[in-house]
Amino acid sequence: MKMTFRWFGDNFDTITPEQIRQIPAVKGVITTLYDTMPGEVWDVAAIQKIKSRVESAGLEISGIESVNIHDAIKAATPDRDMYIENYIKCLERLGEEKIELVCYNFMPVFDWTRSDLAKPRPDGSNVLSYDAAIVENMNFEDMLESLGSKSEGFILPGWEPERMARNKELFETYADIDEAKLRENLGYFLKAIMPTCEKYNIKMAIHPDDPAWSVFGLPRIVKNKEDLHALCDLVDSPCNGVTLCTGSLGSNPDNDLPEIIRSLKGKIHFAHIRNVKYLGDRKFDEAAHLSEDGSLDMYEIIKAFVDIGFNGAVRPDHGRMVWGEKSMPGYGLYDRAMGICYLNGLLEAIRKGGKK
Ligand code: CS2
Ligand code: MN
Repeated sequence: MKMTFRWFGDNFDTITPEQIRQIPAVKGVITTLYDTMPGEVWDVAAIQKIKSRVESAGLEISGIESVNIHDAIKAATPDRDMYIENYIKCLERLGEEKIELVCYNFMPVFDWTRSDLAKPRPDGSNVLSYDAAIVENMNFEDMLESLGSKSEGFILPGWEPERMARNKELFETYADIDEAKLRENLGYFLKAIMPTCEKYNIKMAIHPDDPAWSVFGLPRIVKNKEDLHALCDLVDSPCNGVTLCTGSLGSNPDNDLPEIIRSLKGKIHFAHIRNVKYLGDRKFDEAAHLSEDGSLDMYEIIKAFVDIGFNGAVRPDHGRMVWGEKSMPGYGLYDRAMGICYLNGLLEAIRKGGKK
């Protein structure tokens, strides 16, 4: 396993690559061009610039998260082929720079969502939290307002204000798209990009839907074991695979994570490891990474990764906000660095224990 850390770039992150380099075991960052819109062809000079910035701190770019997918591709509107062409151009440009991992998602309209971005905990930290009962009483505008008011001025990934301003139109675009149609559109996209991915050895790693159920009536197709296997079956290529995000899949207690991990041997290109605490029906808080702080057994999860010989990039995922830090919700330095130290400890123990 290669330990990495998500970094949004100098203009968007409160954390520097120099700080990231001091976290034990971290050799690379997972980054993106955060000021690009889905559908844009990334500028070669901008890719080279961020690459040399990361390398100047003694790190590598271990992958991109995300090259976001235009809604035209997800909803199969008449202009989708043009946007697929643009996506392929991006992949070629990343491939030329030897960047060989791309995380993406196929959630309609918006990326992950929460009912509270800063829920206070008794220890004085705060966490991201979700309660379906709250969300079901909100309309999409309420959600936008609630996220905006607690995001500390940061733009959340996949919630670009320019797109959100057109949310009514976007929802209409998906009016006739059910899960089967969305999956068909994903297959069309993957078939079109795979030759380029294979040429450059770019591993496409789809991120699960978060939370792992439909929100605001939109279809969701990456929420459980069956969905993940259906995705793998869409295109049989070594470049078509999964980001195994334990927190996203783990939002649904029916998802048996160690079992899902074992079933996907060879198909996991990237892993996000974090914990969640179940509080009731479709209600959870994000927790510290430590098993006893949440509901997931992190030992069993890491053990499953070790057992299948997973040697790809892994990163901690959303952390709590601790020690008064102000940063993009979920993406502070301190709790994610603590998370890494814990994951490092589990890994060492499992590897050495396994040899005895
Ligand atoms: C999120 C997502 O849970 C996560 O990892 O931060 O924004 C994720 O990066 C995207 O869904 C991947 O495209
Ligand atoms: Mn994730």
